[in-house]
Amino acid sequence: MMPFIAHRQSGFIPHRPTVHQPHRSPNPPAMNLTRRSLLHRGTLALAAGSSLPAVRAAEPAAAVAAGDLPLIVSTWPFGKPANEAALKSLLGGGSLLDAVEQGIHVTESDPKNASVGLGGIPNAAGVVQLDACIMHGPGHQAGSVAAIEGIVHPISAARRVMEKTPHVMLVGEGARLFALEQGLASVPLDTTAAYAAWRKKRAAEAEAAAREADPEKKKENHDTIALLVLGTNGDIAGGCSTSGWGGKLPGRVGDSPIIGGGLYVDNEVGAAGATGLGENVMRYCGSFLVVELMRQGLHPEEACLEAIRRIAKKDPKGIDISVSFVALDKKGRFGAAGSANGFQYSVTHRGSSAVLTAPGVGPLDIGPVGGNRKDQ
Ligand code: SD4
Repeated sequence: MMPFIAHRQSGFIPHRPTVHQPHRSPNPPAMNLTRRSLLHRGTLALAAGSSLPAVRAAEPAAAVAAGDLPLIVSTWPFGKPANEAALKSLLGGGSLLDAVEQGIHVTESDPKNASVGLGGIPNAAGVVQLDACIMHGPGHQAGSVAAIEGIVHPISAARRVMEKTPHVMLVGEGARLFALEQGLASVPLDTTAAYAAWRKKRAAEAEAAAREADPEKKKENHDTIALLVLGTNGDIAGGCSTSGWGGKLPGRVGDSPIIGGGLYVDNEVGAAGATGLGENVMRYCGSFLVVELMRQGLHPEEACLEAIRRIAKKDPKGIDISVSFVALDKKGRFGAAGSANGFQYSVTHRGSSAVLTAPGVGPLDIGPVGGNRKDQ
């Protein structure tokens, strides 16, 4: 049990974290199919829940057949359990937005993740300020919160902004008070002994997990979750959540809560999400750009690559911009790309869940601390 105190409107109650059951595929995946034969079929059928070796990026033909929908695509290997929670929600009758929310909750609650949720890296003042947004293709609805403090699930706050207010974005203390008013779980902002102890434990757990995975890794080796869902009926939704750039100036807002920056959904075309140095995404309306390139007919992977090339061409830093995108389109095609080589993303659909490695525009490689921390 996570040892922090959750605050609901009515008072302080112990927070019960979601119990994440191991994902059970609704259709047991065929274990002996080769990747080549799967791609030939237009699917990626790797065993859900298994520890999967990363495989090379999907060829631009990567797509799922209509019968394999829903399709969920997200950033980084830690997106895989989030995808699986999203799939479980959909198969249990949840809506697209429920799937986005439930999926991202997994990452926001993960004590090992040092870059999403309240376990994220604090800003320069030692405070964790979180950014999140959500979009619903039907009706082109959007909600967002930025620089919000003390709220356990910023993605839920973003969804409430979309559904319960006439606004798109709330920031700072206004966003926090709104989330509390909506009854969302929170932690107190003061450094009570319990909160301080919880923060210390979370930081130690994250560091230990990173060391276990790779002794060379720093604890700041994780990044934003952007999660995109294509439903069986062709509707699309997406969400994005992050603690942002570690050590950022207090009040700094990144790309992740910016509609068109860290996330964009167009129900007629597809969706895209970003991870990386937000300043290098938001100046170019990065996710919007990827969706617009898909509208022009590019495969999602090509659209991600082309958006990065365009940014790199304009940017004084050239390709050294630490930006990665994931995308899917209305036809069930998906892809991703990074400014550096080695960006990994997660793809899940009926009976299948996998971590893939995206092509990089290169020639840089994502280093041991992840693609998006190298400038910090
Ligand atoms: C930000 N884009 O706040 C986020 C952080 C991130 O990889 O994605 N890091 O700039």
